Amino acid sequence: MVLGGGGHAKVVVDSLAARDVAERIAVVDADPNRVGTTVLGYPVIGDDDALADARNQGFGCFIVGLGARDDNTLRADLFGRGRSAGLEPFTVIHPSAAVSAHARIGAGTFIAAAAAVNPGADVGDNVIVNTAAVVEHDCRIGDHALIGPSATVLGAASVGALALIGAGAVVLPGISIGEAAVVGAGAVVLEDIADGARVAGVPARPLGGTDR
Ligand code: JB2
Repeated sequence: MVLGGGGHAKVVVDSLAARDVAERIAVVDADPNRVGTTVLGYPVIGDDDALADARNQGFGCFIVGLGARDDNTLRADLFGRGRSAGLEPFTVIHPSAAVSAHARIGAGTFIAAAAAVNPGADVGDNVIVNTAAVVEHDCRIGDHALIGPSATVLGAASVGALALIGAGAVVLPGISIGEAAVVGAGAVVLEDIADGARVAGVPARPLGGTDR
C-alpha cells in the first residue's frame, strides 16, 4: 500500500515494480479526484480511511508515497497512520542505487535510482534518499528526513529527524543539521545548523521569515 498518489508516489511505485518485490500494489490518496484513477497502472483505491480495512484486503506492508513539503511532519503522520493500521513499513531500494552492505537502512525508507549510501551510514525510518543523492560513509540520517535529488551529505555528517535537504545541496564532512531544519536547494553547508533553522546559499546562511 502506497500512501499518497502524486509525483513522488509515481517514483516509488516505479521502483517497487522494477524490483518485482510486491505481489500487489495499491495506492491511497486524500484527494477524492484521484480515487478511482491509477498510478502507473496501479489503482488508487480510496483515501486514508481505506487503511482501516487494508489488512482484511490482504495488504501487509506500506510505504509513504508523499514527497517534499515545507516540512516533513505530514510524512511522519502518514507513517504513524500506516503503522496504526497494523501494516509493516516496507523499505524500497531502486535496483540502480548503490547501498553498502555495511550501511543500515531503516523501515519504510526509500532509496531512489542512482543514489549511493556508503559504509557505516545509518539511515533512519521513513527517510527519502532521492534520485542520485549521496549519503557518504558514517553519516547519520534521522527518521522522516528527506535528502533531495543530487544532494550530497559528506562523511560523518548528521541530518536530524524531519530535516529537509534541498536538491543539489552539499553538507560538508562532520557537519550537523538539526531536527526539522531546512537546507535550500544548491546550498553549501559549512557550519552546524540548529534545530528548525532554515538556511540557503553558498555558503549557507539563515533565511528570514518563511522564505525557503
Ligand atoms: O494525508 C494524506 C495526503 N495529503 C496529501 N494522505 C494521503 N494518502 N495522501 C495525501 N496527499 C496526496 O499526496 C495529495 O492528494 C496528492 O495526490 C499527493 C501529493 O502529490 P504531489 O505530486 O503534489 O507531491 P509529492 O509529495 O508526491 O511530490 C513532491 O515531492 C517529491 C519529492 C514533489 O515536489 C515532487 O516533484 C518531488 N520529486
